[in-house]
Amino acid sequence: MNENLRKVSLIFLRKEDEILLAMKKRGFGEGFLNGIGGKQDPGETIEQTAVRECQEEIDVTPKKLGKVAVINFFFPEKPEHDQQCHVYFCEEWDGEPKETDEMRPDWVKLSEIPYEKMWNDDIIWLPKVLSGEKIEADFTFDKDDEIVDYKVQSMTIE
Ligand code: 6OG
Repeated sequence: MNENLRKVSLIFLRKEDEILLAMKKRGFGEGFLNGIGGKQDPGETIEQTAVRECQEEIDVTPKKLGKVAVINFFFPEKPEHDQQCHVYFCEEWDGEPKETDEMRPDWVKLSEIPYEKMWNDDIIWLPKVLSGEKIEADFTFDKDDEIVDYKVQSMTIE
């Protein structure tokens, strides 16, 4: 586990055969479909970050989170974007997903996930966690956000 990387959260709400993806309307990853999340604030645990970001971005309060992945993203050409992403699935929450200034959420069938509209690492690791595997991974990107190197392994911690 790399303790020096800035931590960010990422939650995927799940119900039956669907997953909640949201179009990021601004900031890092703008235009991509993704789960819900963002940067850890000082004094927060990463689970508290995950809950707060979900409240802020789609007005939903997760009641129970299950960690499914820890992924280190490295951008040697833009090190300010280096981050350690803690990924959770959530099947119990309060509220209904709403569009906000940050995100436009939509339920998507698991068999129809539009990977071409997502970060290009997602097609490598998301199917694994959707099939029940817990993973740790590293991805390194070039200046055009293309993957130049990656490693995915089963989670050994937590
Ligand atoms: P803010 O900068 O908006 O948080 N994120 C990524 N998610 C995926 N699936 N792939 C990536 O590949 C990602 N890089 C970052 C983490 C950014 C949000 O975007 C996620 C956060 O939830 C590079 O605070």
